[in-house]
Amino acid sequence: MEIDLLFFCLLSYYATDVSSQTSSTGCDKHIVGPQGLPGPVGAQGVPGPVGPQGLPGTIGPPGSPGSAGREGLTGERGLLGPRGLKGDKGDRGNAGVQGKTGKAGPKGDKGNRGFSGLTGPVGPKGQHGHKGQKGERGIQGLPGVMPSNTIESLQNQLQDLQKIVRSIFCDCSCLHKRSPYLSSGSFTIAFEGLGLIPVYCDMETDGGGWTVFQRRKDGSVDFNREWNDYERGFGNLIGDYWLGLAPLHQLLQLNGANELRIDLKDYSGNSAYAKYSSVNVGDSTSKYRLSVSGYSGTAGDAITESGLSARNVNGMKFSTKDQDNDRTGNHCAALLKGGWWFNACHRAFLNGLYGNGSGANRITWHTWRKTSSLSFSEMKFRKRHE
Ligand SMILES: [Ca+2]
Repeated sequence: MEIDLLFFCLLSYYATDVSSQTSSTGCDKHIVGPQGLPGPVGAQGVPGPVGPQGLPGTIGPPGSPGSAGREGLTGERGLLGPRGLKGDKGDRGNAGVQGKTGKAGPKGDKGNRGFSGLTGPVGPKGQHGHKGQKGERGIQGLPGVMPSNTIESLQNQLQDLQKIVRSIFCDCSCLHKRSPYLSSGSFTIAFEGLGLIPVYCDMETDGGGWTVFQRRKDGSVDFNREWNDYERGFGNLIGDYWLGLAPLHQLLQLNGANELRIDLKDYSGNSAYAKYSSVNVGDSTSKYRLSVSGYSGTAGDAITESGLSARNVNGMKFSTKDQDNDRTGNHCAALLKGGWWFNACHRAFLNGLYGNGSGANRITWHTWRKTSSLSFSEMKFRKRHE
């Protein structure tokens, strides 16, 4: 009701203002007449002047920090900067650990042969040499051809050839006499009934010309063997060695008269020897009986004068572990494990067990080292020159 009235008063006001300035501005109660026609539209008003600029507002609160942006792209490499100043000299470093010894390098190529040396000055004139020994008698010539080619003439020629063969082949003493400057070593000799036999010749000791028939030096060969081995021989010519009873007998027979030498060493490095001016070894039917005499030397005569006759081995037959030819109810070769000229049983035994020790089964020579074993023995013979 109040709003309708206000609207009515305002409308009346404007109508009065336009039609008559003299109309009352109050809203008096009037009698409502008939509604007038609307007035013409007034001209559009001119815009008012611009108002003064307002005062700036107060500064607002700081905003919250934004979230991290994405990683940027890698930039291009910059230009090389100017060279810096030379720095101070650094401290000396600690010594390094020594490296392991390297492997030997490959073998180098063989160098070229050097130049020949200059010829030296002529030496002083040598002394006149001694007159040489008279040579041996030459080999007998072959007989002339028989006028008739009969069986008898052929037999005669064969006998002559056999004599020649026997005179050609000889043992070490024979070789030494023919060629006094031969060195010690292995030689092959041959003669009737035995064929070719390799032997070792000692061409230095006591004038040389010795045929070695027994050696012990390193224990590399077993000497506890049967009869057949001791009869034929075994071992190594330049090591532990046994020539053989059969060839020993025949070589001694070939020479006629022989002398024997036995060289010995103990485990302290001492040496001694025994020498007999006569030695012989019988044939197989005598069981290769040993006979020696005429002792000289530094080791003592343990073969014929051992101090106990039942232990002397001179004149004894040879025995092995399979042939008991000794002078006891026992079997010395089987008990002592080696072949030898046993009596009951011995005071010299050079085919015993090898190695440092003591006992009757060792390599022993009582008159020098009693039952202590020896490290070396060598038995050898040569033709005795009357
Ligand atoms: Ca016996």
